[in-house]
Amino acid sequence: MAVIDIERVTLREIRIRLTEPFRISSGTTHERRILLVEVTDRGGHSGWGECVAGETPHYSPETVDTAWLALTRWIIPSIRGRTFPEPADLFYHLASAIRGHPMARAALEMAAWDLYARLGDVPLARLVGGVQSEVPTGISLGLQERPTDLAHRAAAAVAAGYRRIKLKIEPHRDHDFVAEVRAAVGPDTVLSVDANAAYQPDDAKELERLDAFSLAMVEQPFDGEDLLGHADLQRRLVTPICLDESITSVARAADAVRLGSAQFINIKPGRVGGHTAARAIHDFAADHRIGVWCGGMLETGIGRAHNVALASLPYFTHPGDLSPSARYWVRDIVTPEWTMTDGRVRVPFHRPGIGVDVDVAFVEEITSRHVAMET
Ligand code: OSB
Ligand code: MG
Repeated sequence: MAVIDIERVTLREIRIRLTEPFRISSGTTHERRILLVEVTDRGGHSGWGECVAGETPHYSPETVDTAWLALTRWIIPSIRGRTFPEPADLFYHLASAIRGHPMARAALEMAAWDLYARLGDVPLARLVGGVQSEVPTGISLGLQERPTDLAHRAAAAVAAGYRRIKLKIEPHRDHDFVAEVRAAVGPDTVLSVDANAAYQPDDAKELERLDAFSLAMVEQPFDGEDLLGHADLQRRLVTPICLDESITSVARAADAVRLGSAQFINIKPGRVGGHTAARAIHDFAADHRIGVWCGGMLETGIGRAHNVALASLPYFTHPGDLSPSARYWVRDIVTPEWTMTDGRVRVPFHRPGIGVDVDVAFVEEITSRHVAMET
């Protein structure tokens, strides 16, 4: 296969409204600001990536603005005059040249994977090692005012075919909400909760009360840095702990597994520096019998395409947060839009690259800042 020889990197920040506000313990999102990365090589091929950093440093330290800064000042300049035999070589270059900023690095790394797949005329899912032609889909339901509001949404999601319902929780918006949802959806629905780091180690007693609801997992109860706190909590809980915010690299995943901090890892390639690290975490987890599933960050169809490709790897057997485009956006920026059939998303193994076309004209319409950098 050809080498990766990037001539130009185009950054665009778009603004796009969610169909409804999404509230988690760390804040509410109405409209997303999303940084898109387009790489173009000297042969005129292109590849697309999407940065998962949020608008504010609530989920992670990185934001759209820090990612823009890191990409324009350090990350893109670091690849000037370089070529890479494979996307993994770009990953290792970025990981050693730039400390931190995994979301900013991932956006470029993932665009390079798409470019490389298009160069070889192969689907990205195949290139990353995917084998599953469809992936079960879960939904992540935001915090609601009242337990009945949440129970209605959960019941509607079960009726729509979702294979797992994840409820956002926070202190005082947990036990009663989960109880009402469990009563509404019955014992056979796969239910989980996600606290987005809203609890303190002192809250262990409150979290133990959730053991009554046969939850598949409780995601990220404590601060991302607190691996030992999660390990202590896991010893007290019957419900498996899943880590999300904590897992920023392969090394952090290995630490968490060694310490017993989690039985599941929510893998988001955009959070860990890209597909290279995401695949390594998948393989490591499989070797250690730690469950994995693919998370989401309210991405557009570009980020979702990358997540779907990754989630086709063999050990992604638990439903991912891979809801269809219409759940997030009035109009997605890719064609075809992402859909769900019988609670599953189809992996586009019949098309090269990410498997969807970027609607560049629409992207340009909603672009609020733009820079093209020659490399
Ligand atoms: O914790 O998984 C999370 C959205 C934004 C930030 C963090 C998270 C989420 C979600 C949404 O849960 C998942 C999705 O994209 O459907
Ligand atoms: Mg989460």
